[in-house]
This record gives sequence, structure tokens and C-alpha cells, in this order.
Amino acid sequence: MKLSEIIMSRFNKTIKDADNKEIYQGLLELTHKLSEEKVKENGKKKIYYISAEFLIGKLLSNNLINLGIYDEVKNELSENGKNIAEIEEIEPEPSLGNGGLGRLAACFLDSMATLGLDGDGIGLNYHFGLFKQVFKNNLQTATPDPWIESEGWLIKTDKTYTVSFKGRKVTSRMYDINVTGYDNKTNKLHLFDIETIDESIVEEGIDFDKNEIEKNLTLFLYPDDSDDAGRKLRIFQQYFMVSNGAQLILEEVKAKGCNLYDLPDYAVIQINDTHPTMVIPELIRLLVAEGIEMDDAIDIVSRTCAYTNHTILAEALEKWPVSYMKAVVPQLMPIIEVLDDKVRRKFDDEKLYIIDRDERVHMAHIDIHYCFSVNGVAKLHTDILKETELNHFYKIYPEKFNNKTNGITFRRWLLHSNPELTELISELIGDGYKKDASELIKLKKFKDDKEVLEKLLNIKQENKTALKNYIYETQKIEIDDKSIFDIQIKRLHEYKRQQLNALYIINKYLEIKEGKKPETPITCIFGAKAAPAYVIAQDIIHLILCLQEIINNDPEVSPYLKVVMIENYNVTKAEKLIPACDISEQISLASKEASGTGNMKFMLNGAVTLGTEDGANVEIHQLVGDKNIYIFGELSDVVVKRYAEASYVAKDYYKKSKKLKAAVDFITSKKMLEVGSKEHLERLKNELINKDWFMTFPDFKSYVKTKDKAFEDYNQRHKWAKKMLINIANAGYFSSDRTISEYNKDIWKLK
Ligand code: 26V
Repeated sequence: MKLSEIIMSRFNKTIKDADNKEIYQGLLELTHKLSEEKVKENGKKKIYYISAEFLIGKLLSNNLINLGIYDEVKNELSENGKNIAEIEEIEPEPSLGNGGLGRLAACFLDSMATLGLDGDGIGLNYHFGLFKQVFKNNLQTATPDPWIESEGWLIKTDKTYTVSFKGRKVTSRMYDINVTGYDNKTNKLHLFDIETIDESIVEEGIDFDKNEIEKNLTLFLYPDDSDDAGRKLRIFQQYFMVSNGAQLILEEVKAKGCNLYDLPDYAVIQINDTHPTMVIPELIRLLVAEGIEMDDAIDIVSRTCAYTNHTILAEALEKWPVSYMKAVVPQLMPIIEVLDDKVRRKFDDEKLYIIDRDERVHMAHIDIHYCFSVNGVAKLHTDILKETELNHFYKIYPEKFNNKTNGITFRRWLLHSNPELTELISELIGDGYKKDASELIKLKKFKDDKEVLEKLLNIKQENKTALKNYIYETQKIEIDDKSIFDIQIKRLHEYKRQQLNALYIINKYLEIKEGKKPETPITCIFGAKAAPAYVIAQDIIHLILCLQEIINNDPEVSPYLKVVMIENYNVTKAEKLIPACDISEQISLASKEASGTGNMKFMLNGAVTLGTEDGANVEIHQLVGDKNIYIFGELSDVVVKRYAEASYVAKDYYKKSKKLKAAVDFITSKKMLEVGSKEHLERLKNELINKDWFMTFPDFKSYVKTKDKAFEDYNQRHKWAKKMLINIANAGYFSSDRTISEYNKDIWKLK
């Protein structure tokens, strides 16, 4: 089947005469057909990856690459005067995730299909995704982010299930998205939806009536949970996801002839963070309904489910009040009580209980007691789980704990997003690295090859120019493509410390004002969405937007320093930002970033990391060595100790350091108040001086020093290019193919 034939039969036109939209639809049809031909199952056991988020990004190019027809299609289009990049623009990006957790799930699906594993995703079909970020008056506002079109990647299936909540039943419908592996099979991402959804109930911004479950259940990912109705809605969503998932899984294994006692031989369920935890009691409930004894059902499910922890932040570990559970899913409570009772009979340590004395259900505790595997997502993170956060669990179940350092799919984050670099690498070491990423290490032999280093610098420069143009087109901000591109793109959260980066920028601004100019101009780029109800995160965005306005419009400073806050940061924008980056900001407070995956994407694209010894930065540091990374800040054991002793007093640092004080005071300076809101800026400043919970002040000095050193080193272009090359050469370890092979070898054990 050829594209020209599809377009002729659909529109009665040649490619030349068809418009971009028609070509896009033709490509959709072609891709659907080719990927559907590769749907197959290899064995009896399947891995089901259940996740509230799947941040899949646009799929067209990725699918064409994985199906091996990208170049052919691109050439055919260009012979007919069409540009594939313009056609890619037509595709809407689904915002079915928040950050790393959701993007990881998408990379994992790609790797499972690429490795030929039978592995399907199970999630929800949110009509408006997370939200679309729009800046107004230097503040973030949120609007719906629709992505579902009459023709797109979603395939409506004929599968429907009944899901019961207290006092009501709803009917679901399963939609599928094909997940094409690279030169391999096709798997499925199953997204469940409700038949009675009503998009029209969304009013101002992203507000809607939270009580009308039949109409609102799959409108948004992470609906506002600042009130009771919002929190209950999250439980409705989670149960809807897992109940559909559990029914699908049981149906599939039965169709394969599974006796339900043998479920673990047919299915393994990976629980991605705690959002899908209710799959455990739900499956137990369904097995009991099939006539299996409760104790046996618990045993079967415990041998089927595995749990991944993605954070040590206490506020992110879900604890649902028993009263909410009873109000939404009363059928699960008796089972959860049995699960808790078993724990209480075995252990007399309260910290291990599932239901605590405040009558809250600790979702992670259900996972740890009733899964056969518990994994962290980077070496340091798993060590902290074992030694500190989950130490009391590790002591009783040492055999369950294991590490699986995260990874990224190189198909999207190199082949698709950086074709020029891909071509250079292939020219130097052949194509083998596309299937076996560890081959990238072969690049090391070019570390002193001037010609290769020159080519690397040229590719980076081209990508920077492309980004400069993109930023101008989309946000009308002019930047200098000869400046250093320093980039921090990730969810907005205090622990990730965008505020530390902002303090550096203020410090640099004040220095330039005093006449101390950087040798090479600097462009500081941010991209981040903040949860609408997260007040301090909103204030930090406000700070960055105000700095953008002040600095970019200051004729004295702007030739040397610019600030850009990318609006509505998403996967598509990341694909343009990452290949253009010189310095990758990974500056979380040590111990708090479980892994990070942006750090890996930047490294693979030849950016040099400026970071703390946190998450996977530690592993990057080990691989590239001291000379090829900029490390600063307190170490995680110091941080953990400070929290334990509650010994940190922000004000002491503020009083002691003149530079720090000047930077913090600038937040509420006259200049800032001219462009910003007093309420937001004062609140942020007070928060920093009186609390600074994520300890930016103790790291300020070493951050400034290390960052300045990086900017200085950047000027030695060949030395810098060597750092770039060594980063790329060592990135192979962070392929999600490696991560998924480890999951399979140690946890899933599919043949
Ligand atoms: C969730 C929430 C939700 C409620 C508001 C506060 C809050 C704070 C943090 C989180 C984190 C949820 C878990 C998560 O997204 N973890 C990320 O997982 C990535 C993939 O493993 C990992 O690379 C990131 O380091 C980790 O933050």
C-alpha cells in the first residue's frame, strides 16, 4: 500500500495536489495499516503496564521511523513539493501526562514493542489532558487541551465493561492506540473512557461540576483536588482505570485458557506509582467472585503485581481517607480491611499498617505488602528507599526491593528529534547503536578528532538557530543563537528548584548592571507547568515571567543575558529544546529527584549537565567522569540528616551572604513590582526567607560558582565539544531498551 494510492482513493488527488491535512490523513491510514499488520502475541505471559499517565507525544514521525518508512515517505513528499515537518505540525499532541512518570511510561511501551515483548499499557482517555498553559499578565492560566479528533490515532474498540461505584454503575468503552516497536511488533495502549462523557460542562478555564461523575470522569488528568469533591473524583478515576484493567486482564487470560489459579503464569501487572494501586483489591474481589477463597486470591494477586515507586516526597504518597473510599468504592473496603488485618497480625509496627490511626489508607503500603517486587528508578533513589524512606519495609521484605534505573527511547530522543546528530553518529560508528545503544561508546575514539568535534559543534549550532527561530515564531522573543543556551525544562516543583536558577539570574543581572559582563552572552530557558492549586509553584512562574520582562527589555543587560519561559511546555517542545541545549540544568535538592529522565535526553544530545548528586545524575557523573559534568551542592546524606534534625534555618544564610540577600531582596524590588504582583512576589520572598523547605540557600554559593565556571569553559570550543562527545558516547546505558530488558529479566520474566 502506497501513500499516493491512499490519497488518490480517498481524495481523488495526487500528493502534489493534496493539502497538508489530506496528506496527514493519508499517512494516518498508511501507518494504521502497517502497524496493524504487526500486531501479534509471542507467548502465554503478558506484561500489563498500568499508569494514570502516558505522555506519548505526537506519534506520526515516531511511527514512521519505527515502521522503517520515514525516509521513504519524507522523500516521496519532498519530490512532490511537500515538507514533512509542516505535516507533523497538524497532529495535535495529547497531554495525557504531567512529567517524567508519564513520559517514562511512553518510552517503556516503545521499548517493550521494540524488544518484542507482549506488553500493553492500560490508562485513561482524558479528553482535555492535564491542561494547556497560557501566560497572562506574567501569570500562568489554565485552559482545556483537547486532542481527540474524528480521525487520529485512537481506535474505538467494541469492548465495554460495567464499573460499579457506590449507588451507580457506569459503562466504559475501550479505545486503543497502536504502539509500534522499532523494526519489531505492535503492542496496544488501552485507554478507557466513559460513554456518557460531556465536554460541554467545562466552564471558565478548567472548572467544571466535580459531582457529575457520568459527565466528567475522563475530562482531565489530575483534576483539582483542593476540595472533597475533587479528591473523590480522583478515586473515581483511579478505580475506573483499574476496574476496567482488571476485567480486561481476566478476560484475556481466560481466552488463553488460563485457570485463574495460574494467573501469574499469564499476566504480570506493573503498577506505575500508587495511582493504580486499587488494582490489587479489585483483582482479589473479582477472583473471589469467581469462587476462589480470599486467602488464595490474595496469594495469586500478590504473585501477579509489581510496584514501582517514583518519589520519596511524602506529600505525593497517596493516602485516601477511609470515608472517601466508602463513599466511592465501598466494595473494596472489606478487602482492604482484610489486607490490613493480615499485616497487623503479622507485625506490630504501626508504620507498616495499611489503615492508619487517622483512618487513612496508605496506597503505597498496599503495594509493598501485596506485590512481589518493589523497585526504585535510579540507584541513589533505591538506596534511599531501602535505607531511609522505606527502611522498615526493606527490613521485612529485603528480597522484594530492586533498582531499575530509568531510561529513554533513543528512537524519539535521538533519531526523531536530532536527525543531523543521528546521521553523524551513523557515519562514524555505523547503525548498530540504533538497536544496541551500548555501541555508542565507540564514539569515544573520536574524542580528540578535531574534524568530528567541529561537526558536533556545527550540528549544535544549527539546532540552536532552529530553536531561536521557533521561539521567535511562537512567542515573539528574540534571542541570540550565538549565546549559551542554558535550559531547565521539567514540572514546576519547589524541590526541582527553578527558584535557585532564578536567583542565579538575578545575581547575574545585578553583576551586569555593575559592569561585570559575561564573555559569551547567556540565554536562560525554562519550560514548566505548575499544578493550578500549587501556590508557591505559581509564584515561581510569576517570578520567572517578571524576570523575562525586565531583563529582555533592559538595553544594558539584554545583549548579555536573556530569559525565556516557554509557554505550554510539552513533548513536542522538548523535542526542539533538547537538541539545542548547551547546559542541562538538573539542580534538584539532593535526595529528592527520584531519577530524572530529561537529564538523560540532554546528555544524549550533547548537552553538558550542571547538577546536584541526585537521582540519575549520580550515574551520569560516574559514567562521564568529573571533567565532563558540573556538580555542585550538598550531598544527599547531609540533606537527609538536616531534615531529620530539623536544623536548617534559611534566614541564617540570607543574613550571612550579601549576594544572596541582594538576589532575594530583588524579588520585591521596585522594578519587579512595576511588572509583577505584590501578593505573589512577597509571598515567595517570605517563603524563601522563612522556610526554603528545599534548601536553595545552602547551595546558592556553589551553584553560582559552578555555573560561572561552566560558562567560562564553554568558550574553549574544542574542549567543550570533547565534553559533548563524551556525554553522547556514554549515554547508551540510559536507553529504555536496557531498562526494559532488566525489568523483564528480574521481574516480568516473559520468554
Ligand atoms: C506528584 C505530586 C502530585 C500531587 C502534588 C505534588 C506532587 C509531587 C510530586 C509528584 C511526583 C509523582 C511521581 C513522579 O512523577 N515521579 C517522577 O518519576 C520520574 C520517572 O520515574 C522520575 O524520573 C522523576 O525523578 C520523578 O519525580
